[in-house]
Amino acid sequence: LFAPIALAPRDPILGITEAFNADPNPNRINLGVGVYVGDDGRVPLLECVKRAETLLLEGSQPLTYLPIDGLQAYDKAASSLVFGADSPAIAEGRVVAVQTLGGTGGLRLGADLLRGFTPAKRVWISDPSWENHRALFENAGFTVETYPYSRERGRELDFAGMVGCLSGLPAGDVVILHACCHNPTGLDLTPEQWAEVIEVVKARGLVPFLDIAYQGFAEGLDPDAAPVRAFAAAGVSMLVSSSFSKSLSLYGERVGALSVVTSDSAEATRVLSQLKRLVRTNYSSPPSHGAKIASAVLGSPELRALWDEELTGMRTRIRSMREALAEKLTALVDGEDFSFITRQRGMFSYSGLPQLVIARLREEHSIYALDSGRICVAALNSRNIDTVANAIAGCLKT
Ligand code: PLP
Ligand code: TYF
Repeated sequence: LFAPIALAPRDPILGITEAFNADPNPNRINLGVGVYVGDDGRVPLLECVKRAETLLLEGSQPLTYLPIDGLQAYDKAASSLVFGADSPAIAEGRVVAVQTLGGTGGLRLGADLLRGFTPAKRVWISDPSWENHRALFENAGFTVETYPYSRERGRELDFAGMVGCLSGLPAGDVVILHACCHNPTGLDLTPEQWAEVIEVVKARGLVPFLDIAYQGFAEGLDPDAAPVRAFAAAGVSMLVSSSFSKSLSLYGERVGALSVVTSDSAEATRVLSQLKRLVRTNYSSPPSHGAKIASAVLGSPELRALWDEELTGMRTRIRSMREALAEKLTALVDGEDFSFITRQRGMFSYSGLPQLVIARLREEHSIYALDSGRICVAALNSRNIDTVANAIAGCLKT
């Protein structure tokens, strides 16, 4: 039965983690996977999450099934976090929100909705984009194409290329847009550039699907969601996949959401009914623990304020690592401008380092980055940053 099955390619990002785990060097450094690590080298358990968990434990609630579309308080909190508490689209009953298995689950549920219930057949992702975007949409039955996104070896945004491409697309094509902290480049659009993209998307009749997996890691929870809110204000039907994996450091709990902005509340009811059917026939209902934590944090003014503070701490630490890395590399390498590192936002820097350098970092220094040159700045800390900067400079010189 299974004999004809060929071996699937490994996930390029998780493959790096496997190679890292197999490296016996005690000083190995993993700059591959996009996970925020504190200065102590550990994935943080946020204090707001710890307190929410304590409250849940004290409540001794039974572990029953959640509704098909998830915990209602969670769905409400997740969509108002992206659209804003005073969102007119939410007030008008035009937004449908469904709890999903992480941001990935939100993307897949949205893909299945579009492919199963709309004429959409083609999806456009940025070049480059998160590796899983292509595979996910292809597996959902879409043809996947790319629009230009970066130039200068990934160090600068190619906005003209991007808008030029989008301006030529036919109505009904789906465009995947990273709302903030673009993965893998760390290059984001300015508010003026977003306004231009929204105009093009609207004029061409494209279907915007926004992916917001790093809300809070660029400027803050509200400013990072501004592109989503600007799309909603423009009155276009759209999809948004959001995630608490990074922002609440809840990776393994799989807490995400799909929000769909529809034309009116009757349409919203029909869309929700089909989303529930997709969930029902796939995994029946989502897991409860992470959603209870997230809704407890978002539902309590004190925990919410604490979260904001902790998120600010993560964001500030990443920014200081960016500044330190740029400064150290500038001091160590003659004639190269590393200021792009401080202009990029979020967890990643598309370093522009040649593949040969990436390979040497791995083989000679046990420093693991992606072959594309993407490094996770959020994995740098005060103890490993000198090692990383010296290793990069050494590999660039010889
Ligand atoms: N979208 C992007 C751009 C990401 O980088 C990630 C990262 O994990 C996701 C979606 C998926 O997030 P999650 O782990 O919540 O599924
Ligand atoms: O890009 C990253 O590193 C994160 C984490 O299949 C991730 O988004 C990587 C690969 C993957 C799932 C999550």
